[in-house]
Amino acid sequence: MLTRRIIPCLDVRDGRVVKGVRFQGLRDVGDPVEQASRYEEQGADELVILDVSATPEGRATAADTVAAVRELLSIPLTVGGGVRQVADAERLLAAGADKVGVNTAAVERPGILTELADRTGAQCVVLALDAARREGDEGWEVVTRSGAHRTGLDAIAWARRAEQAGAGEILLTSWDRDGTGHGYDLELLAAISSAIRVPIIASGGASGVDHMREAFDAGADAVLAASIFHDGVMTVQQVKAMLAERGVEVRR
Ligand code: 0VR
Repeated sequence: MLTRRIIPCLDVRDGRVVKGVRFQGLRDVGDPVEQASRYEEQGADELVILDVSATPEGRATAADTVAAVRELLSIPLTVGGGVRQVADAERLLAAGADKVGVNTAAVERPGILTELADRTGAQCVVLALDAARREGDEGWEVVTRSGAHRTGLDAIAWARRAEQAGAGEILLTSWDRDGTGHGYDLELLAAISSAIRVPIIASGGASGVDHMREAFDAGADAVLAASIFHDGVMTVQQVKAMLAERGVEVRR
């Protein structure tokens, strides 16, 4: 059994860490380099930086943020947000990212996943899949552009297609649960994990250790969280100690 990974997420806009609910109402919650350093000291297994800037200037800052974080970080770093083409991904990898997350660009052109995997290896290619429960219907649809666009695409079919196209890992964010503290969308997790074989990082909604344990039981290989860590509710080492007590295999 591989050890389960605990991954803090820094949503970054214009060089500052921000946090909202369902990607809205973003409030400033600190400096990315300070937060990255703190999470590594606390025992984080990996870190995700998600660039949620809306402007080209903001995206340029993101590469600077990646380089500054890379200076001090020795755990794996995944960077997503604003990757529109292979060149954007290569720029982030050159700035120090180990893996790159792609959402909107992959939905619009799945071939980008194959091109990226051919150049960097599938292990660097993370499909960021934001899923929202269909209104008044069963199942989940893919949302893009920070939740602004409901694509109508079935989330499970898209996860399968992205895996075949070359994605080496899936960062599965529940739009409904993001920032709510109501727990991960466990049905979404179970549905996707029975449909694909690559590792799944659960994202969106965590506010306690039980939420994380449930996510592992539902099929997640790793759990990502932002609010719970940024708000100082718990440290990564506290989360790991409590998960270990509940029999979850974590790196100590
Ligand atoms: P919580 O642990 O519930 O705070 O959320 C973890 C994770 O879902 C978020 O950090 C991140 O995926 C939210 N994503 C996006 C965004 C946040 C702001 C703007 C856009 C996006 O497009 O994913």
